[in-house]
Amino acid sequence: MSSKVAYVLDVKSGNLQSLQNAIEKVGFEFILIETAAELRAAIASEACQKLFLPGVGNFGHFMRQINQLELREPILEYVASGKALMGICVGLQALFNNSEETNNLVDENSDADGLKLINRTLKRFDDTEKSVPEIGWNSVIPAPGTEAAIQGKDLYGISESRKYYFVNSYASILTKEETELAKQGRSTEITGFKDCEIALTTYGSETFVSAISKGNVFVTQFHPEKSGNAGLKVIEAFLNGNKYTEPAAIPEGVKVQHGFTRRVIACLDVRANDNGDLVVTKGDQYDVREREVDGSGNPVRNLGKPVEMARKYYEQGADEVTFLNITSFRNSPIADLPMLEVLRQTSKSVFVPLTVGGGIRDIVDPSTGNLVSALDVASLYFRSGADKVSIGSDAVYAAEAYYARGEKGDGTSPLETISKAYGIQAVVVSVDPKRVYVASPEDAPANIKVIPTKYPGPNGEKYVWYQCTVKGGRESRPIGVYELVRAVEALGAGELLLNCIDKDGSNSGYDFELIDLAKSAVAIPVIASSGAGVPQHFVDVFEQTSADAALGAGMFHRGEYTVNEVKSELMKNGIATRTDTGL
Ligand code: 1PR
Repeated sequence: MSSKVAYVLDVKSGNLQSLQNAIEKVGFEFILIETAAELRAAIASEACQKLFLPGVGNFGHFMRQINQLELREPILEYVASGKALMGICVGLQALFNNSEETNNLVDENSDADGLKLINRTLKRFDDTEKSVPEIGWNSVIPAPGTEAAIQGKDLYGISESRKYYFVNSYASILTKEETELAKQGRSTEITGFKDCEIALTTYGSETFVSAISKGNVFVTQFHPEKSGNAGLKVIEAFLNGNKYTEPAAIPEGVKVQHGFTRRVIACLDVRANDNGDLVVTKGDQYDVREREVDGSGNPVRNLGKPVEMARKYYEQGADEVTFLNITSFRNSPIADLPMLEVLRQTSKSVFVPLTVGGGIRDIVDPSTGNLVSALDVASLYFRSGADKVSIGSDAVYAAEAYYARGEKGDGTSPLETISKAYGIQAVVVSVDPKRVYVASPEDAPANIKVIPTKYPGPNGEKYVWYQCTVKGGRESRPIGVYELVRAVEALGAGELLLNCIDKDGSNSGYDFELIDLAKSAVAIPVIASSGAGVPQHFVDVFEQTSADAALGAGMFHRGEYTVNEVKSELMKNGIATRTDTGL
């Protein structure tokens, strides 16, 4: 009997590329199961001993897919067979009775009932005290009194000293009384968890169940396939059937900080150079060409190769890597096969979330003349290994149309179609604003939020508004950042990548006024971008704003600082950060 085989159930809800890469990385063969008949054959087959049930996005859509593919019964039969099952994210949630997520659904493509193996309802995080979705790295701690805790072992390689990557708005949140019971080592008395070993995670003031082991079933709310080295160890432990593993050694000098961390993201602006090769580039205020010397022209600044640089940043401990295909507003990504290849190659060795942006919009395929929808473009990126897509220009048009319709979407914008198909966590909106100074709020266009600024304009103007741009900052639009981010959140954005053209490449630190403005408008996470020049700037942005993540580009690409150095600076200042370097 071959034991080096992992079966994966594809319920056609999201992208399985990352999981495939992770399974192959730990030395197992990946076999996809797509139908009820295939699942039944697997149950009968000796070769199938380990099955994954991965899921992303919306609980109701996931259950609808399971029902439509007639997988509900075979999944329950698989569980009853005693073979090992590992559910991930919505694959954990599917075990529950139901989810608040389906309460208000007017969407006929959703089913409300889970598999009912755990007698509880999933609830939404309280977004009045924290960003929702929870996107980022958090600790997973076995509940006291569970077998793993008693034996002083790790449950399927999950280590208290490491961090795991979460993306969720809903969870099995414990009440205050249940949290108390868990702390007293009485978690089996909590409704639904009688025969379970559970592990807990705290987000804001809420504690939720982030991993459950129940007989042959093991499920995690976090994404092990995106949790760097820490996550690979969990997948490996499951596949090798190692339920209780020796606790991970804590590297010398590393102080374990429990809890949710703010993310450090390395961003690679990628474009073709004048020879047609894809290079990582970086300029200031969005100008990426070198200054002309001796009549040599002004070539695109070439800072390195995208795949190598992404891997380097992963190894340095970057929590995420973002690729922005900065010229794709001109070139179709369909024609841009090298970018897809960059993603394919990167995702084989980089096990943290990968975002790709640039050119996510409805386009005409230059080779066939056929219209390709933004959803198809995004699918192409997801299939090549991206976990999130970032929409720039098109999100500005969608926001403008939203206000023109009286604050309503019509379901057709790329933002809406992609987030409906893949879940809001898969859609980032990248914003490219410029400061516009005004002497008084009345001088700004109507219905635009104007704020007083500590940094007056060239003529002493004491107010500012942030004007959104499209096409890589080349064209300004009549919409402000505050208005834009509210609209894109309503349309289905799960996160904001907040650039600032004035600060880009300046090495002078982030624009806190802009970050505060965006944070005051939305509950979704905000990634601060533009202006990072030294590690202290990351400390400053996390201490002085509630930014959820901070992104750096030039300072890393020019080799001035490593991601590690940023993380050390954060730790020194008592800011929780992920220290697992992914090696
Ligand atoms: O409009 O959907 O095709 O997306 C185009 C994407 O490309 C947008 O996300 C836009 O921000 C980006 N983009 C377009 N032109 C440029 C350019 O630089 N000429 N890059 C560009 C923007 C933004 C950051 C940058 C930070 C940090 N780059 O990612 O790396 O500003 O830099 P720093 O740390 O060195 O200061 P669409």
